[in-house]
Amino acid sequence: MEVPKFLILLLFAATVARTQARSLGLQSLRQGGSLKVEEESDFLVSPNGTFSSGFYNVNANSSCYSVWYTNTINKTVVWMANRDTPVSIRQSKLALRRNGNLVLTDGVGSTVWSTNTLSNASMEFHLRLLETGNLVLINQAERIIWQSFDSPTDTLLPSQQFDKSKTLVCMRSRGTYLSGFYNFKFDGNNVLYLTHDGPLLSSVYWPKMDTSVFISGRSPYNSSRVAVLDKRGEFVSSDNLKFNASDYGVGPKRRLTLDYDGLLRLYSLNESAGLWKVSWLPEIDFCRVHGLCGEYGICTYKPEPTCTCPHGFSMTDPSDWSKGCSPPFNLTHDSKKLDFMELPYTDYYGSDLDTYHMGISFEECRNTCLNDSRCKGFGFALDGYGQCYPKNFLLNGFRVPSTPSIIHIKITKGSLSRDEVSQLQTYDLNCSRAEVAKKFSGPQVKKSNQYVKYLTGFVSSFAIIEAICVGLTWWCVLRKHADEDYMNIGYMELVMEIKRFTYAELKRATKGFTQEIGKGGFGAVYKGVLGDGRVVAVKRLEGIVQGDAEFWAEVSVIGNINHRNLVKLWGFCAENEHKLLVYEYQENGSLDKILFSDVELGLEQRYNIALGTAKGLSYLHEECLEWVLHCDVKPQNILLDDHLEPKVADFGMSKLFKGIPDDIEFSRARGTRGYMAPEWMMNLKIDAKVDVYSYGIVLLELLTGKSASILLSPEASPVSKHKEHNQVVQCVTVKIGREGLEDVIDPRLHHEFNNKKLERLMTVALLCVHEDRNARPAMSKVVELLVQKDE
Ligand SMILES: *[C@@H]1O[C@H](CO)[C@@H](O)[C@H](O)[C@H]1NC(C)=O
Ligand SMILES: *[C@@H]1O[C@H](CO)[C@@H](O)[C@H](O)[C@H]1NC(C)=O
Ligand SMILES: *[C@@H]1O[C@H](CO)[C@@H](O)[C@H](O)[C@H]1NC(C)=O
Ligand SMILES: *[C@@H]1O[C@H](CO)[C@@H](O)[C@H](O)[C@H]1NC(C)=O
Ligand SMILES: *[C@@H]1O[C@H](CO)[C@@H](O)[C@H](O)[C@H]1NC(C)=O
Ligand SMILES: *[C@@H]1O[C@H](CO)[C@@H](O)[C@H](O)[C@H]1NC(C)=O
Ligand SMILES: *[C@@H]1O[C@H](CO)[C@@H](O)[C@H](O)[C@H]1NC(C)=O
Ligand SMILES: *[C@@H]1O[C@H](CO)[C@@H](O)[C@H](O)[C@H]1NC(C)=O
Ligand SMILES: *[C@@H]1O[C@H](CO)[C@@H](O)[C@H](O)[C@H]1NC(C)=O
Ligand SMILES: *[C@@H]1O[C@H](CO)[C@@H](O)[C@H](O)[C@H]1NC(C)=O
Ligand SMILES: CC(=O)N[C@H]1CO[C@H](CO)[C@@H](O)[C@@H]1O
Repeated sequence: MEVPKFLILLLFAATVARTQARSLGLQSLRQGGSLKVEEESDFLVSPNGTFSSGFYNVNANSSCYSVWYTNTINKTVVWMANRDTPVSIRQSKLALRRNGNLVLTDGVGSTVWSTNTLSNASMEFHLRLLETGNLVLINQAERIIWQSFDSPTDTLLPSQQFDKSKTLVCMRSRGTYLSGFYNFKFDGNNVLYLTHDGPLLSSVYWPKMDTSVFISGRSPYNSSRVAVLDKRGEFVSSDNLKFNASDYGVGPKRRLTLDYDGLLRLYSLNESAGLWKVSWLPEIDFCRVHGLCGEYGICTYKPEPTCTCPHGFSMTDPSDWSKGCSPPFNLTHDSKKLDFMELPYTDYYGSDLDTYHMGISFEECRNTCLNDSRCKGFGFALDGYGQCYPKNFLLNGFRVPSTPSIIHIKITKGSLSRDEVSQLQTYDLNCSRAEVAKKFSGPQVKKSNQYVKYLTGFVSSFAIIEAICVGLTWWCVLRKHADEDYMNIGYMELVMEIKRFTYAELKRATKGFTQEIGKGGFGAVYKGVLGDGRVVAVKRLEGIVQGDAEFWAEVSVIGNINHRNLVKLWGFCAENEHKLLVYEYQENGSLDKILFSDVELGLEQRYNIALGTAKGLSYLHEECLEWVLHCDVKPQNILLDDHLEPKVADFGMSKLFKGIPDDIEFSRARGTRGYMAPEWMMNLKIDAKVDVYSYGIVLLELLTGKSASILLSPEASPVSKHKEHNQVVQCVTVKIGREGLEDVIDPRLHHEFNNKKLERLMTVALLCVHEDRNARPAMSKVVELLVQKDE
């Protein structure tokens, strides 16, 4: 029997059509038609093939109706109809009903998604994928009835208008197409924001909320709330957010996607490779993306942003960081059973309780949190301003060296071993001081612990730990017994070799206080020449309220301190409101003037300055009759004589100001920011180790040739005035960690690079600026380390 020819033809035509469909996809879907999940050929393509639209399998069992870029590796999805309700890969289909409704049904026939477009029967519809990537339902008059561009998922395509009715929502995680917690949208303020809308709390993380929106260049005044990415790769929004793709121009295919990690990225396609490259990224500190690591979690750069848990805590859900970390205890409400665990260089952004305080001590801050059952931990800003942030939740944790704050997490006593708690001190930044210190083969410091013990014993036996720098700088062993003697002024003058000048004499010597050579917290310093030809520096003190005799007594103490590396006080003047000190004049001025200028200062000279300064301070701390804290060690207070021998100036000053209540002088008398030890910044009791710390900073300055005030946040604005905790130290240690010693050392010392003295200075500097005051060597130990001979 002959097969009818037309039948063969029909069969042939059908086969061809089938083959073509498989490779090309369909141009459109007509009313009554459907796309089935099992049929590989059931998908739409845009006229030039840039985009495809069909079922996209999101895992082994389920599928989502999607639009994707055709020529990309792994099909880059730009839109999904049912991202949160995937359908089965069996018998699901997308159907364009006769009534004009586009409906997605899953295996059992239930409707999962639809466009809700109903028409009167006389209309004819079809579904088409445009070359822009827009999936549209069009009527016979070519009018768009529905379009996917109106309901974006996580991606904005070129020419797709973004407005107030739209939100980009990220994917939950890499490869999980479910809606995540990051949103990109216009808010009520007319400004485009990135927000974290998490299960616990929501917050904006871009633009920065702790500054005005205007600082980020945005404007809240244009209420049209529209934005568009054009074909050339320029994004323009009505809130004044504008940017260009790095490969600006017509040509590359692009997409603006809010990624699962909370960052908005503009991508351009390399068509030959099918791979995307980022062509724009907002300026945003990655670890500041909120919600990244969940509750208790901490974001760290190492060097990629990574989440970690505090020691002893464990990941709540090993597959999902946004669920954070779980503590190994249940918090009790019994404050006696509570304790805190310190996380250095860490902060948790937001969730501050209403009990925020300023100007309180660390202890008070701690107690506030201890007593408040809502408080899960607290931050304390290390700037000496005593800012206390008790927190309701510990979210948005991040750890970067520039963090001005330390965090204390509330824990149940005994729930963590000593080890775990102390491990925290060695935080895992790659540039930790401990690691840096290991890089040096400098002098051994084993003995120092013993020494520290000895010193601490000595100190505490006299209750000197109680000594507070401001107002009561020193504690004097002898004075207690000899107070009356000081009042015998004639006798003291004989013994102390200290001369009393009249005001007229000093006015004459300084030519009426004309030649100012410096200005400190206590008053200006003038150069002068005494009647006998000696050159002097006359310091005119301001704000002294002590009576003449009392002042004389205090000055005598200072005048009695004699050391080669301490500026000698020759005399004083006390006439009513005139209080002046007369010092020997130092030919070469203060260290800062030479170190931070063009003057060549060789390594030997710097080493000698370091050693001399150490000897001077060591004498003050331990050998002189008075036990004196300097409290303001900095290059401005290290004078150099004509042989560049250092002489420490300005010691004992706050002694003269004692009795002044909490006013300007009080705070003026305080140490200088940038040189202040951490315990001091935390309003804790201080001891001689604050001078050791400041001395360490001076050593770092000697080595880097850079002033601590420059090393301090160069971008420091009034807003971020508390940013500078340890920044000098961090700056140096981070740099050494990342770039090596060579990049940190003053270029003027580079020919000395292999000199053992350089390494030794660095080692001592790093020891001195140790966080833990007990780990800092005493000044006498520093001298010992510096005079050690190389083997
Ligand atoms: C499709 O490609 C042709 C030739 O490359 C081009 O002329 C036309 O504009 C493209 N169409 C669309 C809709 O992009
Ligand atoms: C897929 O189906 C298999 C067998 O029915 C099941 O074991 C598996 O958990 C399913 N996977 C997903 C992701 O649903
Ligand atoms: C494509 O997907 C595979 C399997 O999921 C993955 O291993 C690969 O890295 C992906 N390629 C790209 C370029 O994303
Ligand atoms: C129904 O079709 C007629 C003619 O095409 C049109 O005038 C009318 O607006 C349509 N009604 C609806 C509800 O779309
Ligand atoms: C608001 O923004 C839109 C879009 O950028 C712009 O066309 C319009 O001129 C702006 N209106 C004002 C008042 O600036
Ligand atoms: C983008 O580049 C074009 C051409 O160079 C320029 O006219 C436009 O101002 C740029 N836009 C932005 C936001 O930089
Ligand atoms: C695209 O990728 C190919 C292969 O990886 C590479 O050789 C080419 O330079 C890339 N083109 C651009 C414009 O980046
Ligand atoms: C620390 O830095 C070194 C070199 O810079 C690198 O090889 C190492 O992997 C880093 N360690 C960590 C924990 O990041
Ligand atoms: C915390 O309390 C819950 C319920 O009371 C208990 O199941 C859990 O074991 C406790 N966890 C710890 C670490 O004690
Ligand atoms: C904490 O609470 C206890 C008892 O309720 C109270 O005695 C103590 O003064 C409180 N401490 C602070 C710092 O509020
Ligand atoms: C570096 C510096 O300024 N050195 C000077 C120190 O003082 C002597 C004596 O006045 C000068 O000769 C040096 O040039």
